[in-house]
Amino acid sequence: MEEGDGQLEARLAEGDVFEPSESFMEGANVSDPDIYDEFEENWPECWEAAADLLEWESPYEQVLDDSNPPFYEWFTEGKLNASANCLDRHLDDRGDEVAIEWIGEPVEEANRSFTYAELHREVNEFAAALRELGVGEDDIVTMYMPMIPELPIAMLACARIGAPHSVVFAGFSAEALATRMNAADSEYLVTCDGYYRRGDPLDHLDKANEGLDAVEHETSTVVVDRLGANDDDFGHDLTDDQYDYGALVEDNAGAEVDPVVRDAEDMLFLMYTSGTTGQPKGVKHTTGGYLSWASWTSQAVLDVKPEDTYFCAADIGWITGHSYIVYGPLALGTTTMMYEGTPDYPDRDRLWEIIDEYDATQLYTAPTAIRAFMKWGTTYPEGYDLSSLRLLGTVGEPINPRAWKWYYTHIGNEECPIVDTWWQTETGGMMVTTLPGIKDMKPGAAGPPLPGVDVRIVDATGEEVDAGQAGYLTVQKPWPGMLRTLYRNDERYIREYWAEYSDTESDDPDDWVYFPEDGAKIDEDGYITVLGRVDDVINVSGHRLGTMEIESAIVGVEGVAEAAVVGGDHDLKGEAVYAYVITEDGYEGGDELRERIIAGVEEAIGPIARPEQVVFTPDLPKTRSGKIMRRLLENIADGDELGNTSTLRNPEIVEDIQKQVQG
Ligand code: 6R9
Repeated sequence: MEEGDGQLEARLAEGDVFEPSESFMEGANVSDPDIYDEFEENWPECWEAAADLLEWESPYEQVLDDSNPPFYEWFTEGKLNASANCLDRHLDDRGDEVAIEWIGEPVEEANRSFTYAELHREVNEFAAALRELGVGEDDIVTMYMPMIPELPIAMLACARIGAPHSVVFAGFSAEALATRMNAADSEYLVTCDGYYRRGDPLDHLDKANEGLDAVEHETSTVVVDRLGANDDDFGHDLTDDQYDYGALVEDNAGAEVDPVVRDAEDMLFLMYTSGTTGQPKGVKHTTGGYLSWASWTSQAVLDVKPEDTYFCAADIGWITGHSYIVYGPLALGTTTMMYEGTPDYPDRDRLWEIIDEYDATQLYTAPTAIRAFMKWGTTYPEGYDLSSLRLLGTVGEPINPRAWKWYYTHIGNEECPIVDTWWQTETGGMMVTTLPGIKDMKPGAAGPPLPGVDVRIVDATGEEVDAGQAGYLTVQKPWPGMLRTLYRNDERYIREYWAEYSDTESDDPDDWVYFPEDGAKIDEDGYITVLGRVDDVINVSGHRLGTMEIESAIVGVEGVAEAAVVGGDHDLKGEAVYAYVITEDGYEGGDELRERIIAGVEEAIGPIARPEQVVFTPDLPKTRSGKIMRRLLENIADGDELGNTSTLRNPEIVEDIQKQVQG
């Protein structure tokens, strides 16, 4: 018999604690509890442990140069190449072992494995092709591709020639692609003709071309022929500045490209992410610091070993895929899996079938997926042998204890530890989570900060809060995987991440505090529960979306006068987009306009930003100074108590809106 939901939630709320199993602890990569004290005493030199996981062309001189905060430098003067670290150094021992296990659509037909030797060859050939196109060191190459092997191949090829990549999630719109290429002055794009979704071919090049039309400078584009010349082909003709990937690679068959020696602080990639204002932020990550952080956390937290078949079900278009499908796992020489499809196609057992078939050893995914699995029911995983799994992980949003327990019981068979990992695009890798071979787990709490990571929960004045009190999550010391700046915008870097809690006039690193814009609380044991964003960013299915970006898409729709967007609670997605819209005079707030608004958002950002509800209202609740009371709109979306509305300029509007939302 299963415990009733209410009972279980109550028991977990009382602070249930789960110990990692003996068998896991015995084999864990990191198992000595002294690591926490040792790293604290030996900071920042403790991070030599991360740098030691890499192969350096020439050694670094200083672990941390903090002479110019918050522009920290790590492993200064060290030289290395990320592609050599992910490929070349494994060739002798692991050349014939599988590096990437790709499971593509259509099911069964499209699977490919790449051994390290094969991946090395593909990367070299494409690196040579990129050079031939004129890509030089430090040129930014944009990638707009779904989960196909050419994506990591292109990333590693760029890393090999010292050209930073900027990957744009394939689900993003043409407009989002153009914004990012323009912002980075990126003259090169790697994309594909199309791909499959639930068995159906989807035109991708059409969208890429539309984006390219809005790029302000000359570009060269490489197009992967993903669909092949069959009925599914959309019959695109390549233009003069577009090159066929297959032909380029064939021309460079057998080519070898010496890895370009990069400085530890040289940019490895840019990743655009949503922020408070409409303009996406170009987060800059470096070769030495980022790669060592992705590797160390993969080893210590995900317990990755070379002989593993490790499965992260994220998309490489997000930071999780960068760090934990591509760079971390490949730097450690393991087998990393890449799944192109969705978890419910052809049926809702797809992930379990894959894990069973490939004997996957870890599964790292988002709580939103786990909530969907839970809703679909236990019969789907029950039909499969999941005993190859040794560890489970979650990322992207808070996990509610009930989903945690379901994952633990039905997927992990109560034997696999779960790591609930808090981090961000900006942190490069994990920051707050248990070390699975050492620490007990508390469902709902991510855990203590990693060793050597100085996270504290503070109040608005920067004082640490007491256990149990809500406050703001801050990072008080730099770490190797941190972003170095926002691309070409040092001033915004300081304003967005440091200004809140730092003395920005000071050159003493102790006066500088990183603020990730998350709320959190901490318990007596130092376990941190992340409460969610405190800025205008919402988290839909683990994806970060800026409310301002969505609002500006909506006001761009004909007939809309004003819009306010907030995140409301959602059973599966965590949060969903709620849009409150005032129509222009002469326009009706009905289904027709609602559909155009939804289309406008999909066009500007992508389907992930699609509003769950569009509420038409004659006015928005505003303070006397004219600021929209978003908090109130959030409460309405969540169906929460509203409290005092008397300070509003227009309190009568609230009831109106509430009626519409709650029907
Ligand atoms: C890796 C990634 C970052 C934001 C972050 C926070 C939320 C991530 C979380 C979590 C609670 C966790 N977040 N992991 N909240 N528990 N384990 O997701 O990066 O897309 O930049 O999002 O996601 O709000 O600030 P990114």
